Amino acid sequence: MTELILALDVTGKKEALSIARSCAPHLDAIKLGYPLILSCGLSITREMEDLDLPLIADFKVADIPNTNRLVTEQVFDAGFASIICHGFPGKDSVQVCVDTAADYGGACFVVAEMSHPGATGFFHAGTAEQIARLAVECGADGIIAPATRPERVKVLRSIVGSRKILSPGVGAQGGDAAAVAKIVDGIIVGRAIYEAKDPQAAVKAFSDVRNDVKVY
Ligand code: NUP
Repeated sequence: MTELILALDVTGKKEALSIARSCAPHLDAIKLGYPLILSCGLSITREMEDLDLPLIADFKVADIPNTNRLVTEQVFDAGFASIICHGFPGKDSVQVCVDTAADYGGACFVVAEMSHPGATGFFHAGTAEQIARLAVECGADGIIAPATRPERVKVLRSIVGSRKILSPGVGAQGGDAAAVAKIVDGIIVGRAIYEAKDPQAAVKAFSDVRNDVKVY
């Protein structure tokens, strides 16, 4: 099974809750990031409790270890199940996110390679592979890898093995759900669902991936 994760990047609380509610039966998790949290506050997690879905905090945490720990504690105190951090700040910064998440019984995912066109400037030439190796070394639960580049996902899969790969970039960024669903553990979809005329119909259309058998 491949998980279907909604990236809920709307900025209105009513809209966010209404989309989350209508899509929830077809989802495995909801990812919240700066757009929604900065507009509505961390407490929106409490208003999503009744959906009974794990919430992923996409703050791409990227600071010194002490600050990373403080941020990670806030995230899990707010009720999130997982956190996403960046790998480039180095081993100690990533390790503290992984360990703090584990202390709360939560998960930590490390961004190995981003999905947008400009990401190749920094993440190629060995950097993504290095970050994927770091994620494994730190005991992270998995990595974030680009649905826009399935061939890169395969390379990173060879490094992380059975650790989870969550993959954004499907739909609005051009990634094809079917092409990546078989090689990742979860696809992350934002605009193609929440900007659709009928988000529930859109999420249903993506939910086929949940029946995919993985081939790695
Ligand atoms: O490399 C990444 N690419 C990416 O799009 C890492 C991410 N975390 N994301 C996030 O996934 C992005 O911030 C957004 O929340 C979501 C993709 O949204 P969309 O392009 O499907 O609208």
